[in-house]
Amino acid sequence: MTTFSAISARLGDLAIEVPSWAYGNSGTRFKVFGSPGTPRSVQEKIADAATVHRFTGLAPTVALHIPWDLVDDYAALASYAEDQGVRLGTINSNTFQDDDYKLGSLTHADPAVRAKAVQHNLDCIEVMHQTGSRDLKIWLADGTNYPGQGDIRARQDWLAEGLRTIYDQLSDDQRLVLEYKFFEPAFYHTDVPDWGTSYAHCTALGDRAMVCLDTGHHAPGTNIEFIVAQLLRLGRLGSFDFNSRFYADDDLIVGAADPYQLFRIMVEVVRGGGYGNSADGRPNDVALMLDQCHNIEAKVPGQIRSVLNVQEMTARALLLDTDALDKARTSGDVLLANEIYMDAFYTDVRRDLAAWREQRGLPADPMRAYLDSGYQQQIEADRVGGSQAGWN
Ligand code: LRH
Ligand code: MN
Ligand code: MN
Repeated sequence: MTTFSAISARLGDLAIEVPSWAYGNSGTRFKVFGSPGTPRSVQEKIADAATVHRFTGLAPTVALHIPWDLVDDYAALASYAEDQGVRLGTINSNTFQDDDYKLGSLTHADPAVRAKAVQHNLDCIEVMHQTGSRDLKIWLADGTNYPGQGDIRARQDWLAEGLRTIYDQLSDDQRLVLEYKFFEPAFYHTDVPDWGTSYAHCTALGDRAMVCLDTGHHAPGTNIEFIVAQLLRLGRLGSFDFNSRFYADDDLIVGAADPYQLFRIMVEVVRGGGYGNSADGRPNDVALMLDQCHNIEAKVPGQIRSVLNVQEMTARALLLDTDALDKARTSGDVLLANEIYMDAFYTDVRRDLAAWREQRGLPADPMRAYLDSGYQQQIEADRVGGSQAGWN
């Protein structure tokens, strides 16, 4: 069994990107419950994200969603973020909230609507130039509800055309990350429903087009770690949107529904070279992001819980004794291989992680430290009339 001290240095490589929209009010289509202390501005969302980083040391970047996070001056926003101790990360485009997009965006039958959706993504690239962001993340709500409603083949061609125009505007150090989702809001067909469709478009575009895997976007029972392994093998896993689900796209706290699945995913990320810094010290290509909403729980501690869950399962994945596992596999010892795998999963790393944090000047128990810090009471007193995430 690998010891905790053997993985201690590698744990320092963990960096998780938090979504700005996790700090806004969100809900279901039945009700959005307002939470006291909700940010009233993009700056306040960033301040909350920076708080998560301050207490955990795990969340150095925050993703923006445009136009939910609209400001006049993105360069100024980037320096505001740096003053708070974090950086701006992925820019998410949004072509799902205008009436024009009712029947699609990049796949709409009307060229004028397609052009509008392309232009929005080009505007997002402009934002990226100012924020210094590497990734443009595209998720499309495009799809149809009834057989016959759309030409599903032509829509693929329009999609390819639109993505090409967008991709060609990226600079050499920027990437396009295409997220898939099997259903919702469309219920019959979706234009980017699965990793294969995303992968096909990415390979057609070029080396800097990558797949985004949102853990909530698969049919129940899907073996997500297999997709992780395959995309890493193909060099096309760009990023994760981590969250948990029980039923559909629940956007619950990552690791809350199925910590074992999170462990299995992290094992494949580590195995496939997607974790930590590359040999030349540059951060790895796979962005570990969260995409979740806190509908009923407090948002800042919700995000703290999330990043801690990822840290715990990453530690357990790093503890996997891969040499022993290789031997057991090679000798065909099915039960021993499974035992070695489960040993790593069942290892309780919480005490070791508490000591690890203290050695680095972080609170041993970030959740408790946050609750005792007075930050929550302060934002509840200061902020009145906080904003919605934009989702509902
Ligand atoms: C779509 C999605 C996508 C959006 C986010 C708000 O379900 O996962 O990543 O940008 O939710
Ligand atoms: Mn997502
Ligand atoms: Mn989603």
